[in-house]
Amino acid sequence: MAKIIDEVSRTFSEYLLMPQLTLGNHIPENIVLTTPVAKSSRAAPGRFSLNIPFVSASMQSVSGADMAISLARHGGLAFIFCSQPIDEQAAMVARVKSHKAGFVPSDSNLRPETNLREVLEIRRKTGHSTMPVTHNGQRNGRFLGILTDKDFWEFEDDLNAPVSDFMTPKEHVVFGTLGVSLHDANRLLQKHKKECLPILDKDGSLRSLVFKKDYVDHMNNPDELLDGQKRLVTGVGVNTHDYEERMPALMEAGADVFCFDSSDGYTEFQKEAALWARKKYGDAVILGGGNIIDGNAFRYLVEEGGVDFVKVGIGGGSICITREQKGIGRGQASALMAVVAERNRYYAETGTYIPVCSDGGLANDTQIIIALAMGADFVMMGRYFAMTIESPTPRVSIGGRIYKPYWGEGSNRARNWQRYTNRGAQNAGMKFEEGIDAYVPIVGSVREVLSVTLAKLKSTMCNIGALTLRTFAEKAVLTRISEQSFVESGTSNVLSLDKDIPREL
Ligand code: MZP
Repeated sequence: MAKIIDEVSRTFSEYLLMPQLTLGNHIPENIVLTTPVAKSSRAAPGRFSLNIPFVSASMQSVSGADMAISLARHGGLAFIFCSQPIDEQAAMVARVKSHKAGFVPSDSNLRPETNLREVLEIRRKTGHSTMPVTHNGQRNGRFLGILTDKDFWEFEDDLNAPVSDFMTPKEHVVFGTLGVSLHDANRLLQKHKKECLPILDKDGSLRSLVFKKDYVDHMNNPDELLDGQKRLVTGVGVNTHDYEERMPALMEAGADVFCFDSSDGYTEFQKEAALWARKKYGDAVILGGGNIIDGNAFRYLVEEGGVDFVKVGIGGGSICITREQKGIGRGQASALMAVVAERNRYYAETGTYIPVCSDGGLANDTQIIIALAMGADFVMMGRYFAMTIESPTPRVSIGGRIYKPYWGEGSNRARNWQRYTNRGAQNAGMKFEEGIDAYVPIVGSVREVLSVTLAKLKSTMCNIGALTLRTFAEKAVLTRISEQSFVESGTSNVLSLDKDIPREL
């Protein structure tokens, strides 16, 4: 007979946090939100951490290169979707990695004989207003000079004239020598009041450029997440079908964190794929497994598959109909607490800490806060980021309001059959959908939405007397709420200006 577990499946909105003692130093300015992604032990510290506990879902309508760039700049991580050809996913990774490197390889290069009309065309395509001139127009050619949009007047100068007539020649350009540190390169920019510093090797060939605006951006984004070469970091989704081709291509492109994108990760297929990756790359690969909803699956993926982190959640996603279609899943709060409890037992037994990600179903900031209090090290969100300017979908006007399309990976639109099947299964044309096609309102930029969520999270952490996420989860005391107290949590016995009284237009 089927086993029935006694506990009811619960979700985040059924809980409230009870304030604990707040001391004088428990103020938002003292809070550090750094959180691990890779496994760690007392002997071996983690290989990868986030500066804020938020990652974006591996979905077509959420995580492209723009989302990855924006999230990394704010200290989080995007998982670029894998329901696309391998070369296209790798190209997105490459775009993130080349976005900002401190030392940027030059993308727009001119020959001395290029005419101004061609320069304008390149500027229109790339948006670049500063272009180095090399003898052969290649990024590593012999450096001859530099042309910026201040050097010529588009509507006054002869557009058929060559670049060599307008560029600042090498003898008047301030440049750095290969090997100079980024700090010293920035000091050269400051000292000579320049916007761009070409870096040349001993033979006078161009190697890279350093921009003042990158320095300014960096100072404005203190949480920015960079790799060892000062490039922005990005995560990627992978599946259990083509990982032997996809993972090497993504590694080559510079992906930092890998995660299986699967609706049910408690499978031998995922274990084998994880073992393959570990054998091939050792600790150089940071690999997440999932999705799972209980302690048995945690043990399986961690002990048998050797994954770095696990992702929790089946059927809770805002666009997900898996529970209705197939009858599998678990309330997200119950699933998270079961996996966190097993993780904590595993840590006590082995001394190895496995980060847990709560994925999907977070309907508002409060639920994000409760998930972190319940022990998630970070949360993955689709809808939340689909609503931002940086998501890869076009704006659509519906009834006078602006929306963006947001669709599930299990919808007919995404046709990500690899997420719902395992190696060996053929694309049988998706006999049924597990996700829907929807719209979400635009709420602003990633920076804008994160600033509100982070302010609320820090404020709650102060109520609990916690300055780190680890302490937050250790100190958190949660109370279950009745339907009546849920009603009480909203406004009561007043007419709300927003909800009840129509405002005059
Ligand atoms: P949400 O943040 O929009 O509530 O949920 C996003 C999560 O839903 C994703 O990270 C993924 O785990 C899951 N997902 C994506 N597509 C589907 C689907 O089509 C889905 N069913 O469940």
